[in-house]
Amino acid sequence: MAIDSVQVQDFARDGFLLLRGFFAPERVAAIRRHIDALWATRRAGNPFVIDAYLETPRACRMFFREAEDDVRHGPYKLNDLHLDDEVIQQISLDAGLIAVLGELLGSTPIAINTLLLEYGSQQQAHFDTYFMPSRTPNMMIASWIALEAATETNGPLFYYPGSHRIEPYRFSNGGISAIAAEMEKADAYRERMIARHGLAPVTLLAEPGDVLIWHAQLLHGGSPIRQRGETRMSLVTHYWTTHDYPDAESRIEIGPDQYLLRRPHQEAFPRAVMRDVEEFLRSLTTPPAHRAAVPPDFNARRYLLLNADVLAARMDPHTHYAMFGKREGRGW
Ligand SMILES: O=C(O)CCC(=O)C(=O)O
Ligand SMILES: [Fe+2]
Repeated sequence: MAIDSVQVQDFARDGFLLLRGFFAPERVAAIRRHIDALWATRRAGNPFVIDAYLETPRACRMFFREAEDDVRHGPYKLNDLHLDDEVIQQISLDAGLIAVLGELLGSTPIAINTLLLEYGSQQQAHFDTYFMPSRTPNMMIASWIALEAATETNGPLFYYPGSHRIEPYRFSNGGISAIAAEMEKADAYRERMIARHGLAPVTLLAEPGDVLIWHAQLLHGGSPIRQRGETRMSLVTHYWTTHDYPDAESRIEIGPDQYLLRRPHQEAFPRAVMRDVEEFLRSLTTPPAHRAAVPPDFNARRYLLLNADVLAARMDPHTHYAMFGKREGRGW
């Protein structure tokens, strides 16, 4: 047993398990040096994608290789290092960690994504199933590894013990994945349920090497950073299970019981193209009738990013889609 029966019961009751000092300080220090090296050597050919300038109007997703040094001076999210980086694979799928997760899930975990956050997420309270529900309900789990101390002021994680027992909110299509336009209702439901169950948030003050494991339905988020410039580096990994991905084609085995989901990196576009699109969009004066000719959720920005010929020809994306793109099955 990687954990004892009391810990299994605690997890079932509380929706989380805190493992203090799970990773040795030396291991954490090595990971931090590795992150520094990743920043220092990012260049042509690097496959990673970063969400940059978070919490500012400049927030955008870009290739890590194109990020200037400045990006590291404020909140960012370095996505899916585990897909191509052995050091991150080895810690996200650490044999000891996987054994614990496997016992809690009753199945073998598969890493589906990783987020390296140097300033925490400062993300409001949410259920991860809003963004990545598993095929079989609750066959998902997350690990959070402190790579730096988490204090009251550097944007610590918070979570609501017992919140995993709240019946998930059903969006208008019957599912539990978030629908942006319906979040106000989902948030109101969440607040009602917190009150009904008498739940209260706990702030996680942590030391490097501490690990928090949370249930698919545990309500959690990142507090705002109160002391400007302070960092709180952590690595989050979300996992589904081999139960839902029994076929060898959908997963990659990097070692005994160490699986990751086979999938591409997040979608990103070259910065020169993004700038070009922004400039063109600012100059656009689409007549209302042409806007009405495309679906209400048509994304003109993405249409231009995906369709280089439309951008090059400086065609109005709405008009182009209505006249040609729709028939040609073009993406947006
Ligand atoms: O570390 C954090 O601030 C929370 C990140 C988070 O909510 C997640 O990755 O699911
Ligand atoms: Fe989350």
